[in-house]
Amino acid sequence: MKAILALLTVSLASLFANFAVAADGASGVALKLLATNLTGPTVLGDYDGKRVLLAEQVGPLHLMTPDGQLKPFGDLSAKLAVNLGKFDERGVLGVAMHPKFAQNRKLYICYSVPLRASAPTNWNHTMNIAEFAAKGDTLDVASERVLLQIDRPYFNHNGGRIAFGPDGFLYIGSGDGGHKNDINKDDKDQARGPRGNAQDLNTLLGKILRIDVDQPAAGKPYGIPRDNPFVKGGGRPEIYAWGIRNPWSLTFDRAGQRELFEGDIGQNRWEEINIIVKGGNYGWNLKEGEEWFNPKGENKPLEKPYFDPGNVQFIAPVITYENLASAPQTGKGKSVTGGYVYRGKALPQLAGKYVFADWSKNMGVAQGVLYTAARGGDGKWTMNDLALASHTSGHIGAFVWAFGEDKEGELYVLTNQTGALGTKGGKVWKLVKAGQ
Ligand SMILES: [Ca+2]
Repeated sequence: MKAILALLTVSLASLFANFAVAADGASGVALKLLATNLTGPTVLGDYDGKRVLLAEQVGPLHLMTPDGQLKPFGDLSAKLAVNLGKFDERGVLGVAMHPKFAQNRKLYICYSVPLRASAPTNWNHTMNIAEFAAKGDTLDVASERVLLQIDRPYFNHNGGRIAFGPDGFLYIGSGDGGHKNDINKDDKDQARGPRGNAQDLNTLLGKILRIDVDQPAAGKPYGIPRDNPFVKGGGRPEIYAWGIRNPWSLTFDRAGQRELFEGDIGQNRWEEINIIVKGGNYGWNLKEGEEWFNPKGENKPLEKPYFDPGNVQFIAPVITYENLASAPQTGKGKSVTGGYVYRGKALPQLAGKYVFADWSKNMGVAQGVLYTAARGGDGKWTMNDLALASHTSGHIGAFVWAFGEDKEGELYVLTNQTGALGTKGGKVWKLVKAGQ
């Protein structure tokens, strides 16, 4: 009976929540459907000012016109380690065009391949960050130059989003190695040391990395920017920031202070958006949100850190929301899908706001929710539902896989109709003015 009452309470609450959204659907923002028949679309970004490059997690890459017409650009399917038909966090995870792509035709792709021979044999796969050239308007797969390989103990928490900064360097989000809590699953898995990967400066897992693709060091495929934090020792020289769990978005604000926003998927209690700065420690797995994380009991935060981190300044997230896994009544979702600061022209009501989403409230049901966050005069961010005028409930009714941005700064939402990679239910939507 108690369970039935609880269920009833939840469904009534969600009913009222939907009413509230519908009544308040004055965002003036709608979604325009541009492309369908995709599988887990992960990346969308400017290609040549006229078209965008669109990647599917399972391998195909396309060029897309403003009216949603797709033309094949390339296909990495044959190289990938990815499970079709299942929930998977591997595949094509990030694409970044070289800042001088129009001249040099170089682009960078982060994707998952079968475990390389030099990796621990019980690990899961290897993540490649590779340079490719475009030949005409197609990906020249044979031109590949692998820059960096990161071995991964589990299939999950890869991150894999990449972006060029205003400094011309390539930034790479690398998740903590997976399983959960950033601790070893058992004595045999040896996926990390006793203090996890994200706080361990001798591994590239659980970090934001920064490399120079244009000026390789002698005998190396890439260079290390000379002001990276550990260029003189103390940690891996590629590390730019650390204490990261699962960075599912890594985007620079194209205006303002050109800040680097990162969506960090939480464990059971808090989803986070961080503004990444050089040398910043973002807390994981000592902290989740602003609490001391308990790696042996993810729903029960600790009074103090589980090991003494010494004199460390942790950088708190700018936006957090509770995870339904530990807060079934008050939580907003399960997994943050980071987005972009809106700098387009079509939607002035979003100007300067960070647009993002929760992936879905339910692993099995398509209940993603779009959010915006605005920075107040005191520097604090406030998060709000982005009610969609195009959708009766105000909600998208899909799993929100990722966001994309075109040359004009207009934003796109990439969705999948299930949580798995088995169907062609993936779609591309554009954020547009309601009524158009
Ligand atoms: Ca954090």
